[in-house]
Amino acid sequence: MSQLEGAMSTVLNVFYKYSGKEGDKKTLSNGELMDLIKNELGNFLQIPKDQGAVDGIMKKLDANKDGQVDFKEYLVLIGALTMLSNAGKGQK
Ligand SMILES: [Ca+2]
Repeated sequence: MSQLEGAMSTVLNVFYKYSGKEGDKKTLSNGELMDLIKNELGNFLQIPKDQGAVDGIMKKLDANKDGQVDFKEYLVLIGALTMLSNAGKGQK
């Protein structure tokens, strides 16, 4: 597997590692999203300090407003953070 393919596989596996913890195994609940951000995105995203901050992130990501973050909605977060990381390197 190439480096990029390996990264894509990791993006996928990390999602299911957290989505499978409670409730619907194919979506992230509020708590699962919080755990994922805390454990996997601590260097890229400020860790939400309280429930209100998590709710805010959840609201922004939950495009179809079902109270869960599905894989597509999670990819938007990963895409946005990757773009921010690129901007940080002074490239376009
Ligand atoms: Ca959703």
